[in-house]
Amino acid sequence: MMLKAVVFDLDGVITDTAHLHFLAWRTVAQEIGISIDETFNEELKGISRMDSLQRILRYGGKEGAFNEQQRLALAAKKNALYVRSLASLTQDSLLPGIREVLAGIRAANVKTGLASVSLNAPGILQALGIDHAFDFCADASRIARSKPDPEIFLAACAGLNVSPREAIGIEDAAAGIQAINAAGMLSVGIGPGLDEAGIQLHSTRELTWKCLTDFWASRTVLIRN
Ligand code: B16
Ligand code: MG
Repeated sequence: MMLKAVVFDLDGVITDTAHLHFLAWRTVAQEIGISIDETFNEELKGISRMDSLQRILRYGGKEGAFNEQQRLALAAKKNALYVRSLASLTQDSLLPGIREVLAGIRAANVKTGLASVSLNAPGILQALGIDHAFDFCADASRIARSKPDPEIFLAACAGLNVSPREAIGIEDAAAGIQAINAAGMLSVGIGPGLDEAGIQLHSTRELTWKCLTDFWASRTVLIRN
């Protein structure tokens, strides 16, 4: 089977906006008497905005303290802070090796997709100057279930018109790796603690086109056996 597509997560794979998400959530959480740290923030990676808020409220023991309207207002406040901080993003904010691997995939005539649950993804791609680098970006606003549900990766494969079995997914979050695996794709994990990934890389520096093709070929051998 030929490799037909590579589907990327955004935050933590293409650029590192996790810290900006954290700073915005920390401010909002502080205002309602909840203190969060970077360790807890790990649990919010790849989790949608409203689900992230739910996790913060649960963490602070305030799950039932706010009605729907108040929760929406808290999420809107966080997003306003986050969007303001995105002004610091430039073309230099691409993680190392990403520009090169995108070019390598394109040169090999393999399709590229995006599976980010961020509603800000289109603006972020534009700020990074890579909005034309993807053949299809799954629309997070049409996704009903957060990662680890495979929905967003399945939507990306459908939009690219490839079977999940012909595609590799790349993620930095445990929930994202579970989503890729559940979609029936091959998974590449960036960073520590992603034991369920088909292959784990220390950083995007190691994410080369050769690394992807070697990984794909090794998997084909495994299937033949
Ligand atoms: P927004 P990804 C995710 O991006 C982030 O990892 C997660 O922390 C964030 O809550 C989520 O996007 C939603 O982002 O509030 O901008 O819609 O990793 O799926 O690219
Ligand atoms: Mg991510």
